[in-house]
Amino acid sequence: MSDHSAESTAENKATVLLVEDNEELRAGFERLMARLGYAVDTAPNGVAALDRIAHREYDAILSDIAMPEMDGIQLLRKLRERNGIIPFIVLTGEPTVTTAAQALELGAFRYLTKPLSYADLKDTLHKAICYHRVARAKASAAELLGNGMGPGDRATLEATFARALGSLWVAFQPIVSLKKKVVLGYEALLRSREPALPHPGAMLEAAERLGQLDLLGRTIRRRAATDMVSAHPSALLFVNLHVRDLADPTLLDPDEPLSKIASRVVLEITERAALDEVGDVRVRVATLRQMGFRVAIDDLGAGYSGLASFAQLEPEVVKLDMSLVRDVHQSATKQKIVRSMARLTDEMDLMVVAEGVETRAELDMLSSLGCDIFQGYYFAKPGPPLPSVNWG
Ligand code: G
Ligand code: MN
Repeated sequence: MSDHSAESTAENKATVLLVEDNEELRAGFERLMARLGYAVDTAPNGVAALDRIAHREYDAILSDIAMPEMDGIQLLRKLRERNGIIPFIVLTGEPTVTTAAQALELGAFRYLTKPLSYADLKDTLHKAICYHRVARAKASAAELLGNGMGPGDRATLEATFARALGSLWVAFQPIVSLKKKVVLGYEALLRSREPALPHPGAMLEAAERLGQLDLLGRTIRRRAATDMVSAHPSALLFVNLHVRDLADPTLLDPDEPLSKIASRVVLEITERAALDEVGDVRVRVATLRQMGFRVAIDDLGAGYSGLASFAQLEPEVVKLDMSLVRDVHQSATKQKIVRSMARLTDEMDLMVVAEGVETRAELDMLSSLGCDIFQGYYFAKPGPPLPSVNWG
């Protein structure tokens, strides 16, 4: 590839839409991008940009924030509702924490500040366009192989997912110590009012198919932290992480609402997924610990990975999967596993939580096997308001 035409071939020039209200800057950037080998269209605000986008397919959008009629954030929001994959680069002369957070939450590719060097412009556009081409290639491969979505399906799923995200709420379920008769904390559980994505598993799957797991994870974490801060001043907050959330930089951002209450947060990482999807798990987890977070292995007993996750995460908390809890009083094998887990975690000084306790019989058996900390419908169903506990 020649230096001047990073993504262009004679018949196939990558096309960039530049959205900028300042005429001088617009002309300047247009010239720079043309020099980089791109075909450039321009628009002076979000409304004009939407009109251009309706008539032509772009490989990337570079947009200012402060503009008359429709600003860059509003434009990004509109596009998010329709097309998930055009890379959107924000370029602002007045960076603020709020617009940066909004832009990233809406899935902006980069948040850049003016003045922008030629090298940074070149590098960012190059990455954005490569990323877009990979995303498009993946979409056509999936279509070809028949296990993906056609463009119609995709648009429908995007719209459904956007509605689910818009109506997302967080339910809280108590985690209790039976001996002490206290609520130690609450697990935050994802819920939405979108009927087409009725349970959290369906929402996570949609997010994964649309490449929007990061966005979903950030939204839940922010909501869970904010709701918990206003509902309870001190209880622990248990938050589920998808393995891939470990790679999301916002998790390490000290300005995030969850980071601000890190010392009362337990991050639950499921046994069900393979940790090796993410590089440097140990380093990332060590950083989270330095910030004050604790780590739980979730769904222990349901996974395949044996002790690998233990060694990598060195958790402070272990949550026994409800498949071990269900009818534990009727299964000698389950009793044996739970007893040895309770003994081991006691030796390692870990907190063990038995999840999904539904009946008195299960509870009595678990207690006799050495468990004291429980979560499940027997004590309380998830709610808001923060549910009160039935102590039996
Ligand atoms: O994978 P994780 O442990 O995060 O899943 C928790 C899920 O289990 C939540 O969706 C919650 O509503 C559900 N749950 C909580 N308590 C019980 C219970 O006692 N029985 C059953 N069947 N489900 C439960
Ligand atoms: Mn959990």
